Amino acid sequence: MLWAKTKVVQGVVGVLAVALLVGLSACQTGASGPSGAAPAAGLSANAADVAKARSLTPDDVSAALKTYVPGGKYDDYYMFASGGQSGQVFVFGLPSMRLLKTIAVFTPESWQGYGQGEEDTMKILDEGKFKNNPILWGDTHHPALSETNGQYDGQYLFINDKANGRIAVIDLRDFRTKQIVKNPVMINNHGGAFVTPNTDYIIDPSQYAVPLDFQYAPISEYKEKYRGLITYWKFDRQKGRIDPAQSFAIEVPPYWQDLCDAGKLVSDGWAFCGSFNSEMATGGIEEGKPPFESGTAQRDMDYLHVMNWKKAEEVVKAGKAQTINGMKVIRLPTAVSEGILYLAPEPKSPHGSDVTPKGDYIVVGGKLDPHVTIFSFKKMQDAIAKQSFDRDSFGVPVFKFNEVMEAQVELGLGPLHTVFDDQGYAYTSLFLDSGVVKWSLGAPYRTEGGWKRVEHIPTQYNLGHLTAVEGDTVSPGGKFVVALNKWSVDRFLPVGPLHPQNLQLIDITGSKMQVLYDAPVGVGEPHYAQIIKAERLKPWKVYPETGWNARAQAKDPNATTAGKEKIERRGKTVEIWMRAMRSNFNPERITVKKGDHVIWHITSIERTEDATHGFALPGYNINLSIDPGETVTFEFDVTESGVFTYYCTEFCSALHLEMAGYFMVEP
Ligand SMILES: [Cu+2]
Repeated sequence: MLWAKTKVVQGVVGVLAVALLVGLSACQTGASGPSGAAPAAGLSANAADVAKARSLTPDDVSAALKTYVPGGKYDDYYMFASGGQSGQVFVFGLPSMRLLKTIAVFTPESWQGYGQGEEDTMKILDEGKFKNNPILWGDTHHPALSETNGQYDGQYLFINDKANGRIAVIDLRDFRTKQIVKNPVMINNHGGAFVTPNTDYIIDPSQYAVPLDFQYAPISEYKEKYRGLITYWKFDRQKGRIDPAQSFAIEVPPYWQDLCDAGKLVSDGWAFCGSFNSEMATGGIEEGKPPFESGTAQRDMDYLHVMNWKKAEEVVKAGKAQTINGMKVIRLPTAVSEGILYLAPEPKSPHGSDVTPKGDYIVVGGKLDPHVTIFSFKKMQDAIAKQSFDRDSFGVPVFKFNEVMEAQVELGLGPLHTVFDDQGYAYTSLFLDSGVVKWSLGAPYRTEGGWKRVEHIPTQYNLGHLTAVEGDTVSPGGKFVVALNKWSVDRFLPVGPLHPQNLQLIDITGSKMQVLYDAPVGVGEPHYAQIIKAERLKPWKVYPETGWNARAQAKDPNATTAGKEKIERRGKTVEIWMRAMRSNFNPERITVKKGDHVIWHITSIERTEDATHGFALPGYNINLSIDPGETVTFEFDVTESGVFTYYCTEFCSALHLEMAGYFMVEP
């Protein structure tokens, strides 16, 4: 029945589109009066008049019809975008491009009460500290959805912090961060996070080479002492956590490693990471030396790192890795002698390395070269079998370019990153030419006309990454591409010198690509995003049990129920088990003494969807969100006497203002 209803709705929309387009053409050719086309099946007679009054072109109208999602109807897709410098993850619905949520990850966040007193979120942020330095922000770049057999499974999301070399784990049952790991050997990363096809590992490559293990070495010892590191974080799906004890890393030359992608299907067990600065430039603009921007661009070729991670796993199990600060590191000579690491020459300071859906090719975006270069995984395997290599100055085998290259396609200026559709086409972002280029893959994807540029569509402006529906999986979904533009210049109402970012939704279903919608993002610079079919996710709407601990995803030992609320004093420690329910906290009066230590648990016994409560204790920097069914804990030293008022910060009921209490501190 639902299906039949959906078909009818689609039919009406189709007729509406035609009616509007007919009406508009009439308007534009100077026809007067209300639109000539009769309204179909309940269609408002003035729809074309609205379009005319708002000066909408036929393309505008069709774009509106393709993106409009009526209130109460759901989007078809989720898009998970990195939140850039905000250190968070943004969740959009597609095709409406509505922002549905910000997931707090590396930065304290007030709405969700993340890292503002609540014990578990404080612990998660604390896991991410560097030595003894707390780090309360992140530069999030590349989100990665967990996969099963190379397809998104909707269970987990991983996100990197480029600045501090960290990876976070988000559970998509409740859209909350559960873990942050800090790389114990490397200070930064960029190309993370990328998952292997069954999420055995999350790949996390460093970007700027430094001495490993946070050691010091003068820049004059760059070649001897500085290194890159590609870390494989082991994911324990049962526990929903990265397991550092089962993780390992591969030491690589001090080229600046960039984006990676995991092999899949025929190339499962392998991973590919681009690089730039194979020149090993060390900067020095202040001494009159070439700056990095030119020093890293001297050679025509850099190196695609080709790694056999299944072999690396065996080598670690055989005890051939060296443990550095708790991380098992396969040293560079071992990686070479064991056949784990190879290099392929790639033009020229490239950015993305993207594996095609069948796992047979690796597409490298040239950045300073106008081509994408397509490498054949089979040809790489043939070269390994024949031992047909050159060597770099570290002794790493280097494939001969012409022996492993399958094709090059000239696309335009600044090709960066490539995603795929379900029709055998690839889409590459052009930073300098500000656009998306559609091009055709060769066999076995398309039997004729392969490896050809098909179409270019301009974007506004300076496109970095782009993403397509499930466009980096074994079965891309087609339909939409989203361009993540770095500039927005003249696209929106001015809001001061710091402009929003501009995410543009592009329809790829027709013979011509069409930009459908501009979505300004004014919270940070989304760097990359992934789009997943909504039906793959099964998020909870209310926690499964009252007294739920969100970090443990289990019943909290300090959960309380109505009638069991209590306050206990043990010497100078006061412990409170509080209950929240519309529209009161119980207890409502708590008296302690200056110098006490307070441990405070609050359980929301709400079972109603969306009946969230907040909790604010002014003066003590305590701010919480308590979802229906959740138990939260915070503790603090009572340093100031006086009378403090705590209250619920979510407008939860008509008597929301009455949901408050007194925290009395005797001098
Ligand atoms: Cu990037």
